[in-house]
Amino acid sequence: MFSKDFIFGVATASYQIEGSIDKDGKCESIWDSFTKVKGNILDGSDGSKVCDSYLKYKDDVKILKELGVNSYRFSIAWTRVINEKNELNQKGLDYYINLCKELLKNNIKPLVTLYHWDMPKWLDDLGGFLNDDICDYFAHYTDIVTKGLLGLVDNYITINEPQCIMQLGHRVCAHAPGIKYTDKEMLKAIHNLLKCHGKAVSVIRRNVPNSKIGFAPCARPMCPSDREDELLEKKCYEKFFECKNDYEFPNTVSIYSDPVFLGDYPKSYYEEFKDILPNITKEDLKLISQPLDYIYQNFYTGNYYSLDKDNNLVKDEFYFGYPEGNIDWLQVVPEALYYGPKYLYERYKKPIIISENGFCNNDVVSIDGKVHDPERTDYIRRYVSELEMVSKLIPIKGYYYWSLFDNFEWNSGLKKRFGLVYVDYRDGKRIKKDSFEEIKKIFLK
Ligand code: GBH
Repeated sequence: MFSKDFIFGVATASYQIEGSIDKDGKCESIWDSFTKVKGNILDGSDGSKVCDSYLKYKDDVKILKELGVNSYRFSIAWTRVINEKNELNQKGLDYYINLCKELLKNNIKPLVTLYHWDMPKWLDDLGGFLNDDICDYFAHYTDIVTKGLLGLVDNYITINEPQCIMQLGHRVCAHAPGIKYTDKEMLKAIHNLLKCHGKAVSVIRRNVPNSKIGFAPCARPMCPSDREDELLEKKCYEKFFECKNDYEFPNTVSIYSDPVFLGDYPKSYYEEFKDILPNITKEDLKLISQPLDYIYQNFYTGNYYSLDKDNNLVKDEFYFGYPEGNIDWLQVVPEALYYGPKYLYERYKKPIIISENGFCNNDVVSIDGKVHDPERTDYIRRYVSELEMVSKLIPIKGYYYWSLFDNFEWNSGLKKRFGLVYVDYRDGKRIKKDSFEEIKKIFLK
């Protein structure tokens, strides 16, 4: 199996689990305001209660302990830690200090995501990622967090899924803030987001000795239908890293990860967007590309491809023999956890940690009071076996399942369940699903 020091964890994010959205001086985030608009969330729900993790963090840690994970990935709500005057809110920070202490007492290593989509509303009102000062605000917030958690946390992810921030938040407008950018604005916002990442890296390195830092994009890898065909795999690899491919700009990998790991945008970016480029300086690129410790990457799904008679890539059907994910974009493509990491390692040459992988199921509490979710277990087994295979070729350091709990699934609301633990939103009751026990058999044998 995986090496002895393999990281086995689960992941969550602040807005999706915490609730208590106006306690202890927390200010409004873009998700607090976005969820208030009728029609934005499929079932009209919001994050005001969800799993109540702000109040129940000790119970959360008990469950983690029982699960046997050695790491827990969670995110910090910027709006708890920083008030509207851009100053520290100690009460909000205390929540994370207490959570980390509880984790460490139980031998669980915290992995902190600094930005998992819940920007302070007041900052978004100042222009969000189009505001050239955004990276200084982010650096200030990072400074306060890293000093506050000093001695407790040394593992950080700066930003979760920049693709979704841009595509879902600023193009499709299915996510907060739901403000549509032009292509030109988009390129500028992406550049500012990457500078936020870079400034945060400098701050973490300065404040936290022995810190381990990464950046967590998402991707939907192109997987060859025929695993023996080398030309096909090469073409899949190339397509995966195009800055505009089947997955529509700005939802691709290389426009974010090339500057971060290779020090510059891909060539195709400069050609494609030559008339609308933002101002990119050498210092910016240096800031953005400071060395990282890991490639974190979220993988849930992918696509199959083959070659036609002229050797052009064509997209194939999905395989319909697998269980179907209960959310439109989640087709089961286990090979994503083989080819995704393989492509990333070939290009960026750093150890890889899967920061999210998970399955959305139509879970129900059965008459026996339990939640039977064999589809989720099946998903995890298939994906992890691909990951094991590729770990013979390249360094794979860890895997985080998304998610510990059923939680607020953004614009899809509360009906989409990814958890190993079922949450009854009426009374807050938590029920361990069958997959909770099954995942232990996979990782803790
Ligand atoms: C992650 O994003 C998030 O980090 C997490 O907060 C969320 O709850 C979890 O996954 C489950 O959704 O190009 O066809 O895939 C979600 C992954 C990737 C879903 C981009 C939507 C866009 C359409 N997202 N995807 S597609």
